[in-house]
Amino acid sequence: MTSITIALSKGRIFDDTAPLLKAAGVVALDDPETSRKLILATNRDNVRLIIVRASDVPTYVQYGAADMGIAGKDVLLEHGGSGLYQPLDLHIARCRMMVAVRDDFDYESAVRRGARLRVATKYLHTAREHFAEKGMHVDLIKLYGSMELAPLVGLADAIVDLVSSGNTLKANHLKAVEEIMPISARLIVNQAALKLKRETIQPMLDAFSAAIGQCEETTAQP
Ligand code: PRT
Ligand code: MG
Repeated sequence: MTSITIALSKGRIFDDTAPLLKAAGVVALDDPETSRKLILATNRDNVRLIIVRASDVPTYVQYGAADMGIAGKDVLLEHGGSGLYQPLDLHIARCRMMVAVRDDFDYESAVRRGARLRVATKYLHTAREHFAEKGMHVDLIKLYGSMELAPLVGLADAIVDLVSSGNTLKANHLKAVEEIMPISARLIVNQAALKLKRETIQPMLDAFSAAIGQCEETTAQP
């Protein structure tokens, strides 16, 4: 039986993935939130988990250091997806990619006037495509986090960021003005590994896709 390595990030991806892994018969022997280990053994001798930054998951899988991984669509769009097979939308870690501005900023009128906006974001590729499609000229400013601060201190007119409950925007006197796309986490598989380790990987893909179906049926019930 061939061995496989699955790349995951801590936090919401791990939390939402644990039930899917369990459905595929895989349970981590340590909790990544409390353990400092970066390589976690599982109940299965031939499956191990590696814990990496969310934005590094596609890189580990692309180069084959991990055979499979779970990454947000936001992260995959920035990475570009080369060398990756993306067989499943897991419907977990869901949120929306949005444009947001200060409460007192009239975005629609700025767009109508053709104003050149400064936009701060971690998602340069997605933001560039979005504004190009709208025919808007923007100056993009790359940030690595806490984008919500940028419009409050005059760094940018707008941000492109992920929104789930909307509480972070509200707490910072910002409002969402445009949805770019819905986001969820995807299963990714190294293309070569899929061919060479199909006997181990395919049953996991099948178990994952069956588990997604079950979760949706459960949530669909009144
Ligand atoms: O934290 P780190 O810098 O290591 O990386 P990361 O922030 O990319 O990782 P993590 O674990 O925070 O997010 C992993 C993945 O979860 C992302 O790539 C998304 O696909 C997905 N996801 C789902 C989210 C959110 N929902 C989300 N709300 N990622 C981030 N957020 C942030 C958002 O950026 C904003 O700052 O939460 C804040 C808004 O939340 P609300 O509920 O206040 O609207
Ligand atoms: Mg984070």
